[in-house]
Amino acid sequence: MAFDIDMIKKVYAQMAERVDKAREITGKPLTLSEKILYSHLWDGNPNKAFQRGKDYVDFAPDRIACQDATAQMALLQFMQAGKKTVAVPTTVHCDHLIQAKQGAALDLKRANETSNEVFDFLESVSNKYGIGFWKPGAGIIHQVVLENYAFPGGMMIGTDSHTVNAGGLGMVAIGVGGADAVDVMAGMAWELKFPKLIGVKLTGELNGWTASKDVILKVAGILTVKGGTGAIVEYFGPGAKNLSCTGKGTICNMGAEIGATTSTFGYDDSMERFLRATDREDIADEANKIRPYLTGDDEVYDNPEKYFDQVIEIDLNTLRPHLNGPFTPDLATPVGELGEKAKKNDWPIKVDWGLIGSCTNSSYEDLSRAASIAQQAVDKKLKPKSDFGINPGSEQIRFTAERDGLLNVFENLGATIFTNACGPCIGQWDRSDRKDDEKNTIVHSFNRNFSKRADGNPNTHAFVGSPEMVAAIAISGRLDFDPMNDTLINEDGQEVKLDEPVGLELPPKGFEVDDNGYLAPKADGSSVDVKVANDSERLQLLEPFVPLKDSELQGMKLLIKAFGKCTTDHISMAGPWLRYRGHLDNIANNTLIGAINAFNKKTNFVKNQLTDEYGGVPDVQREYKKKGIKTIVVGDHNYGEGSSREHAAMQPRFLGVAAVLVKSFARIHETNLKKQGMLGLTFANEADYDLIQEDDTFNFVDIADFAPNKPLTIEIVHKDGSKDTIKVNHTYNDAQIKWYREGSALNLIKKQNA
Ligand code: MIC
Ligand code: SF4
Repeated sequence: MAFDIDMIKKVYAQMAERVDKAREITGKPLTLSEKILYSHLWDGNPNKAFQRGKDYVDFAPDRIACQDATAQMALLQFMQAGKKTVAVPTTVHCDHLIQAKQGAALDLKRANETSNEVFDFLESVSNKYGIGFWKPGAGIIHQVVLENYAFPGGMMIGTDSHTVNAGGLGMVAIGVGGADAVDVMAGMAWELKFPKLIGVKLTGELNGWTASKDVILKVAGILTVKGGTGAIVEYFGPGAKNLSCTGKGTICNMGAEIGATTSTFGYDDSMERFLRATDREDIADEANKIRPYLTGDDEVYDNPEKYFDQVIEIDLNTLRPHLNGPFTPDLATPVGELGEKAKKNDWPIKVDWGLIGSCTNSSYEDLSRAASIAQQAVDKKLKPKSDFGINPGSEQIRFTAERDGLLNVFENLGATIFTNACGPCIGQWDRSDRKDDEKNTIVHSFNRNFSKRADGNPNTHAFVGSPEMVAAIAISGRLDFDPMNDTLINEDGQEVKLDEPVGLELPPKGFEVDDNGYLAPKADGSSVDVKVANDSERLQLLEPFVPLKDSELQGMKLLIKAFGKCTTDHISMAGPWLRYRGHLDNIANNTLIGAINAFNKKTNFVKNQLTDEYGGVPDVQREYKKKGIKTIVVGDHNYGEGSSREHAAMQPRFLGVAAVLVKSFARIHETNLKKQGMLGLTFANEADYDLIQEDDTFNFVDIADFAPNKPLTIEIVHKDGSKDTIKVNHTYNDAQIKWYREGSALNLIKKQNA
């Protein structure tokens, strides 16, 4: 039975009326995305047609999910909001803090020892405020959500960019910063700019070596890491119906890598099968009653060009398997062509590791398809040339896969089965063949492959592929291996070829699990004590941010002009730093240490204008802070790409950075800056980026008139006394300007609750 069938019934009871009303008001047939958005308006029934890409709209999400690495900061903020319980069903999942090293049993034990303070904190806050708690080892947030909470036509937000995974079950599920989640937990509306719509029409059927993953690898190649910004990607067409539900999840999951607000699919038989297989017959029955409301209107799918802002068509019959990378998930190469490209670019051909897992690709189907390749290695006497690591997506998947002998297949190949958790995907990996800075190649079924992400080594070339392709490449040990055409030499010296993968959409004997790792909260948690030790190095209660004064925005110094890609991993690295996610002062010591200084192309080496000496970014910034001097960070395109972690905004804010001025932002990061009471600005004229010099001083001459739709003016004073005056744009509306004026959105909530 579903966790919250009553809530879902309530959503469905209103859906028809609201969707019909939206159709009437907009005067056109509706996409699924619009149906879900218009049926989740904060004000109830739709009474106005929204302009896509323009209007800010208040929504009422049905549910919230948080993972351990972001939940700490989100809940520390929620604790300040003065509420008794969360206003909307919420869960916390412990998955990011478990390091992969020796295998599940030992790794989980170690994580429970080293991070018990954090897990205890999360468990007690959850218990106190009515939040469902999934223990370490229960699984990766997005798989657990797909298996337990996602439902067709629903809307959820989550403090992780891959919350979008739930689009595989027909939701509009959106990744947000913790402060956004706090709004909704505190019973307020959630604001989003009404998204644009990209339609992806799928025809044909996957065959041979091609997997769902290849659909999104291809789409990423077409749209690039910022092509989906501000848009919902809606998949439809006969090809969509031919994909499994978890395969749809994979596609939606990696929509985060193209910057899309979210991705979704209309309700269909594959989703119904998945709901029934995961013990949610009740949801399937309810969804069937309003089936047409849970997918786009026929007219839309018949004439997509008329109703979407952009349409892409992909023929699954001819789609080829891809490997994307290195260092960016949108560098798409069809498998047969990778050898040549690698040679040209000097990417190491030898593959050291094949990793299967992450929220993107750790379903039962994924494991079964990869296992069908692994089994062939055993049968055909092929000794894998790379090491293998597997992270199952949830305890339910792991238990079932073990029962059905799938994990055993991998173990026969010498694979290590890691915990049901993120592991290497987020740098929680104590790599047995540590490489320091040595150049090397790995392949994985994850979604992100930014520099240093998996193992901290900037020279690890990581390529993203489907689980079955990862298995094949790992067996061959070569990046240029093309299992469709190439053969391998086995231990008897014979030439053998791998057959195409086969898999099982769902376990034929059903899912099974002993302890799924869920802890329900107390009905009344008011007596629960939440403890944060004063001397903790992992947790620190928050102090409200002080509003920035207009006078402080004069005479500001440049902290860093970042060159090229600057993702949230560059701004607030994960891996070893995940340890400090609940302690703002400590984690601030990693602020922007991965960003490349445009003036010397070095990381963590910037000029301190007070001494003319160079130092690490956090150290130099702390010097400015001591003197009460505010600073500005300058950046390139798609600044803040990647994670939802609000630390990337809170840390600079805490250290005294007042403004971030870039060519363009990734959506979640821009909102995170606004929420924390900072200025997130874009160059009106991109070329002005080139005007910024290392010794510059900045005066925000008209900040007193900060208002919606009105660019701001910055006077840049160079070292020789010459000046440039530039215009910068912003997207703050009235409410968001209030956040800025109050010091943060949270300060405003507190004031309203007082
Ligand atoms: C990631 O994949 O980068 C993460 C770790 O899951 C993040 C969240 C975080 O930084 O904690 C995300 O994608 O939002
Ligand atoms: Fe975890 Fe990786 Fe998924 Fe992020 S992308 S939630 S780190 S598995």
